[in-house]
Amino acid sequence: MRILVLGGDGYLGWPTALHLSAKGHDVGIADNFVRRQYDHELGVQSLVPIEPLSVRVRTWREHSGNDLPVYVGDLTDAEFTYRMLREFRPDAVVHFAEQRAAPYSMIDRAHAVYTQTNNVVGTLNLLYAIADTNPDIHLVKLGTMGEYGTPNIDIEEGWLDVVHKGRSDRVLYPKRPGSFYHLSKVHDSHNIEFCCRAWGLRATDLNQGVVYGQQTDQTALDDRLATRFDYDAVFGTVLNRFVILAALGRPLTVYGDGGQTRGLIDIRDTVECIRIAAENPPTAGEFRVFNQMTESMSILEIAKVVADLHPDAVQVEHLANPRVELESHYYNVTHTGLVELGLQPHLLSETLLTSLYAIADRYKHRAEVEKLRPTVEWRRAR
Ligand code: NAD
Ligand code: USQ
Repeated sequence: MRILVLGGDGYLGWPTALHLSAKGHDVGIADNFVRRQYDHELGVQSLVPIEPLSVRVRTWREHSGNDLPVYVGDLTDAEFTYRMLREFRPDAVVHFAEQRAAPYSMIDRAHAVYTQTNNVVGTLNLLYAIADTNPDIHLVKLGTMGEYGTPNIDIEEGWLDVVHKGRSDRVLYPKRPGSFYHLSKVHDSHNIEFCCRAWGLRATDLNQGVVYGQQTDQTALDDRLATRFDYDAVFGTVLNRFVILAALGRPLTVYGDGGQTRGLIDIRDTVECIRIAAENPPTAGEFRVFNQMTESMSILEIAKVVADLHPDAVQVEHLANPRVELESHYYNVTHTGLVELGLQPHLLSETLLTSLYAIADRYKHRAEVEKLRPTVEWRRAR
């Protein structure tokens, strides 16, 4: 298949592009490098050094003989988005290209507006470009488990069968997300579902849990193929942060009591889920949703697993929770769709954590310790 990976210079987009290329697909990459720009803005860098995209692409060609054509541009620029689809002529578009950090979206008004404009307008341009160039293109869109929030009923895969006053219907699962970032994903999901219904587009919305890990089979081939590994309190995700904090001998920063439970997924499963989704497209007009996570754990449980395995027995530190979120709640998620299509999950294990410790130990000298403390507050002074 011809598969275009939007956001292909990012944490997940880059290893996904390599995985799809290694599996024999013709892969193109698009990115506007804004993720590298946020690093400059926040005064941080990926713990693991990353090469410019041109070096990454050249290195992959040396290893695999495969080309990865690159489109540099911004999805909010409709002309760029149309031109890219016309030139590359994809069968599937994998869309990772959004601002993805909840704390970044909560910094202030400007960051909230930027996040929602970037994400919602980029996706809307893409939907129009697909409809106007080739409506058969399968859109594989990265959503997030956080779209659902933490409802007091089981979380289904995107849709809910409801009986109300004697009548029944199948409705989009109700959403109650916890940041302007997560809200942008809800807005995207509604726009995509509408385009499937109104224009007959085909789309898979992947509601992905928190990703952990840094290496896939392809990125491990060469240091120049490494993907980024964020540790700061804005872009670092919880399990990755805990591993890095442990390697630095610092206490693991559990926000509040740590009872908040999240769906998790290994980066090796992320790239495989994308392959499975792309190779098994939905029918025209179908808005298909998968919950892309493999296990769920509370934040305190994650901290305990990470701390127990570290030789220096790192402490857990409870910080006042900067976010507005339930710290004690029901959490039971259906996530069978991808497994039924063949996903064989890697669950969090001692082996994985040991290899992640090795990566964190190798590069911990690059961490700026003051960037580890959370600074973005969800609440507003009143
Ligand atoms: P990332 O920030 O590392 O990568 C996103 C890439 O998209 C970056 O390279 C960025 O430069 C690019 N981009 C952003 N806006 C763009 C635009 N308007 N035009 C062109 N390029 C643009 O993020 P990631 O961690 O790789 O996440 C990728 C996707 O997966 C995101 O949509 C995110 O919401 C979703 N997701 C991530 C996680 C996670 O734990 N990392 C979990 C669930 C869902
Ligand atoms: N948390 C801590 N301590 C920390 C960091 C986080 O207790 O040092 C807690 C947070 O309070 C939260 C949970 O861990 O309850 C997850 O936080 P996170 O920063 O790891 O993840 P989140 O903000 O939800 O966002 C990340 C990605 C985002 C993706 C989402 C998947 O950045 O792109 O959409 O995970 S999900 O959480 O399923 O929505």
